[in-house]
Amino acid sequence: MNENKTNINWYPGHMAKTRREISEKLNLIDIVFEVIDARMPLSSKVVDIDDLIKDKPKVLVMTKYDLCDKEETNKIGKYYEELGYKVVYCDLMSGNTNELINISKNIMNDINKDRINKGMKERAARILIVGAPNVGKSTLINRLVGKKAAGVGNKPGFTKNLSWIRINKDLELLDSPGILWPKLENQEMAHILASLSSIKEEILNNDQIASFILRKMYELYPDRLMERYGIEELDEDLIEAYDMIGRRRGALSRGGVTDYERVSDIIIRDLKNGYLGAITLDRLK
Ligand SMILES: Nc1nc2c(ncn2[C@@H]2O[C@H](COP(=O)(O)OP(=O)(O)O)[C@@H](O)[C@H]2O)c(=O)[nH]1
Ligand SMILES: [Mg+2]
Repeated sequence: MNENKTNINWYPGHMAKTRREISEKLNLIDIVFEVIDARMPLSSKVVDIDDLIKDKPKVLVMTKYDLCDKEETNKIGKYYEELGYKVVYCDLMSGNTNELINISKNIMNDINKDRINKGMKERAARILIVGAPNVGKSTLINRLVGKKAAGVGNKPGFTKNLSWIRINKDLELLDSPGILWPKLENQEMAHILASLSSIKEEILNNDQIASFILRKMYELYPDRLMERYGIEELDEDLIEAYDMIGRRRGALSRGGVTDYERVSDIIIRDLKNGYLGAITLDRLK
């Protein structure tokens, strides 16, 4: 497979624009929900986000908790808590957002006490959601609002016309999330992001992503490869592994030759859809 040593070096042009927009709107915001994917709590974090949102109260929202390896993700969650973050784990498919709402109310209570002391009126908290593509920002907005407000799966970008949606009498939400890109300074992290579809397909092709997934799964969860594909060991160039998956999953061309492209697609889909089990691809050093 032609995965090899691609150097990922990617900085989308519209990133600078989003960052500017966020800093312009920052004075209207009381609380920032920083969304990261619980399956990659290190790789999906926008490292320099604190430069951007300064000292605004922040909550680290770990989405897709239902899909992650909770033991590993909790370790990283603890690490973030030790750094001073408030961390909330969310399953946005079947869980609720009560904890997030309660934390936000508490933060706003303090802000309102301050306002009253300064002779100002109490008001509802204004929340901004930020994070990398595909981590679940729109889903979170819809969950919080309780109806379909934000497009899920598409990438609307930041709003031009600011509008607030009411969660309840104490909380309001900026209707469109700020999309930021994690820095791809680390090749390993860039591959993890690509594996869980947070960066564009143009950066890495499917063969590169699927090869990375096989090797990573072999390193972290070798039993899953055995269960799903009958793979006990990985060969150097992955040809045998691809052949095994091809046979097992019927991804063969005419003449019984493995259809390598289809096998790559299968591997990527299996990981994303949870068929390789609950996984967390990041580890603390
Ligand atoms: N299983 C699961 N899927 C989620 C969760 N949150 C989001 N998703 C899925 O992740 C994908 C991307 O979500 P979306 O809200 O569009 O991400 P955005 O790009 O950050 O706005 C969608 O297919 C969602 O259904 C979660 O907590 N659990
Ligand atoms: Mg979205």
